[in-house]
Amino acid sequence: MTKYVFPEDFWWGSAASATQTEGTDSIKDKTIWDKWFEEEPNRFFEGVGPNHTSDFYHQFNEDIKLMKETGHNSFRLSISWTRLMDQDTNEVNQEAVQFYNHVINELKENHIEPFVNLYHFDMPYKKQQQGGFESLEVVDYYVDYATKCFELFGDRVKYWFTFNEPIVPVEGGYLYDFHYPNIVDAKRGFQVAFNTVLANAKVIQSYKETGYDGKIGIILNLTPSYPRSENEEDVKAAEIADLFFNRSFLDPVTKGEYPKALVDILKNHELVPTYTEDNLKTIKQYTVDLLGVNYYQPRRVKARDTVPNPNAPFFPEYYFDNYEMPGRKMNPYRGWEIYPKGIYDIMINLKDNYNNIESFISENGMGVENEARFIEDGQINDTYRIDFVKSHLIWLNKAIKEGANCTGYHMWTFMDNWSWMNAYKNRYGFISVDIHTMKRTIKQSGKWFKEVSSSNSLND
Ligand code: BGP
Repeated sequence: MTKYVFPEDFWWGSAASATQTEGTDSIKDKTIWDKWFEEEPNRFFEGVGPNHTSDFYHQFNEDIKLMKETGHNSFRLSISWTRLMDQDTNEVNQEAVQFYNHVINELKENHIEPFVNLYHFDMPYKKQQQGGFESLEVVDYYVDYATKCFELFGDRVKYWFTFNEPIVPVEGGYLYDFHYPNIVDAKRGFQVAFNTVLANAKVIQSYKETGYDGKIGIILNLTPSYPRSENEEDVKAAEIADLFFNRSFLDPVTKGEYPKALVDILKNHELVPTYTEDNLKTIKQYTVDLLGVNYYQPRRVKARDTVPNPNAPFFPEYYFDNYEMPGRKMNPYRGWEIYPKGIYDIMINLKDNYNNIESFISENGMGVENEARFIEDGQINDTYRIDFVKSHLIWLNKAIKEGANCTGYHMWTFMDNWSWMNAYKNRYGFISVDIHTMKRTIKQSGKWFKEVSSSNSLND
């Protein structure tokens, strides 16, 4: 048996988001999710929409007790822009301020550090009608909202994040059709991506200029990109996938500039977004203090089998094919590969190529369908989840021992929650919830996590 010890003051906890947990009570305006659910309820798993959550809005006191019971010393929540601000007048909603004050204070009283994310896929519908992040005016509204959050909560919140997985709304909303506004147009997608990077920098600028005592970062979903073979063509394909899906955000938010190879590709396809020299200066100057890394699965890539059609609409897959590596271990429910070493490779890449920037694992976890099958003595015996988290933590521990500057691990997620189009299909929590009675029950993994966090170590 080997014992894996983590650094002192390591952050242990989990992450969640407003739209997925709070419920829509007392929110006047819609998000794009409410709107999309109204328009196309059948695209959501079992027709369950964002009004059907685990009700954190009313039950946060009880939930924070459960965080304690499952060994949290930190927790990531997000603030809902539509809850906090009237989308017509930009006035702050005092009820929302009170709610977030209560949550933040309750967390602090329980010695759970709040990590606060400002945007988790939840564009207000009225802002989407004005163009969403295609519009620089909406970027400025977003900066105003973020600045308001700093003024209201910055005395107590010391860890801020500008975005969760900013590439996902670009992929889903402008390329692959799994997020509103369901547009398939790479040119518009790259404009949204660029404007999101600019919004990140402008929000950091606002935070830094006021001189708050805290750190500000971003949360990226990094998918290490592995070639099928060491053949030049396969390696090149993997490098290009890495440019599109990782470095398109990772480089500008940490180094203040885009990889030249990515810019060259965009130029070749006439996909370079509109920008000004001033925008580039802002991006260069205001980079993140720390990085949250969401890691679920790697990307396996091979050189294309066929010649791409230059006249077809552009997708990054112009340059590679996804590769289903024989023998890879899969999570059969979510259809994602399980590859714990990926977490190590990400951390070593950050150490070697990104100035060993402070980072933490901000999401990692295993979605499983129909977990009621695994109930024993009234509790879900999710040994598969314990194995999943443990194997990732062991690789993370190795990266830390080799010098990676990783300061914590948050699992996705605290309690089973509503997950966008997948609604309640895949359950991820340390805690299960009966979405009819709202009864919460700690799973085996929640108890195990408490042991890990209280000993700051684990055994294999
Ligand atoms: C991440 C998101 C989360 C959550 C999770 C699970 O990418 O940040 O919000 O939804 O994925 O997603 P799913 O339920 O689709 O498996």
